[in-house]
Amino acid sequence: MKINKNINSVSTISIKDFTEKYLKPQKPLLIKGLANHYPAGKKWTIDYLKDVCGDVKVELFDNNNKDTSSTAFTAPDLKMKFSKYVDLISKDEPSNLRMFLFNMFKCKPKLRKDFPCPYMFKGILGKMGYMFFGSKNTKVRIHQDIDMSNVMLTQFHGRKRVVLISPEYSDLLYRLPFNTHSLVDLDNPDYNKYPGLAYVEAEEYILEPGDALFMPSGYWHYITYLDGGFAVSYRKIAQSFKMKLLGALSLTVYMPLDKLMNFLFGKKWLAKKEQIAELRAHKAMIKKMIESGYLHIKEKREEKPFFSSQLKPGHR
Ligand SMILES: O=C(O)CCC(=O)C(=O)O
Repeated sequence: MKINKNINSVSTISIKDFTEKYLKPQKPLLIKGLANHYPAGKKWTIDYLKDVCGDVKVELFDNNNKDTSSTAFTAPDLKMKFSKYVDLISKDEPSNLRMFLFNMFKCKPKLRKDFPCPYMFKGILGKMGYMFFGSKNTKVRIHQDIDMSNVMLTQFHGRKRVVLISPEYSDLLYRLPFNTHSLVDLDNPDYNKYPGLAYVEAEEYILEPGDALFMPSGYWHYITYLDGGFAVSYRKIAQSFKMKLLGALSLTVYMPLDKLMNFLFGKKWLAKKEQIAELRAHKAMIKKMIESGYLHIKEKREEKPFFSSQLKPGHR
């Protein structure tokens, strides 16, 4: 897998430039210091949030307690007072507990005034801001967002490493069918088990407090918390009809079906999904090999029907 560290980054951008250069062509962008243009940039310290939200009971996910392979659906593992949770992650010690997709604005609407949807990202989902908290070394498994929205992830506290991969590589990432997850471990890629990974091109972003990352719809993201910290994400409906449809189907058909099949057939269902993922990756690899000239297929019609012996490795 190739990781490109040469990424698109700006410190300010107009709505027009953002729309034309990044949103429409679906290119990721790091916007340095975006949060500093809003009151939250200065105001939202851990102590301030503790003051405002300390009493809220929040749902937490235990990274150690998940059979992440089975389904995209994950239910929370426990509830805790926000103040207690924040004390835990502020110690800068590893903890498995993370807060995921938490709608803090619903509990404390006054927070929205401090950080409304960023100006270049406004749309009908602009009221849906979600918070994510985690401690140092927390990993967020590689996934696509189930609704396939565009996402603007703004970091407020601590640093975060985000690896982004275009949805064009979904098959080579062994995406599980009916699901928006992959079983590959990007920190220790196993090229024997997942040879398709060798063709994947990724981009690496380091988010510092204040920075925002535009993740186009369907982009795979794998996140490592370099420090304990938190971020807020806003969403914008996908640009293309294909992604809108995929998002709607994932939410209404694929995820519920995957959940049901997982409940009924457990490991057998997972094995079937893995088999399909491998087959798709294999096809995608052959396509890449043909594109790069490593494989070529004789196309003489008068010759006998297509057999695998006609698939010849070797440079043209
Ligand atoms: O920052 C995080 O913890 C996760 C963010 C994420 O997965 C998202 O915004 O879709």
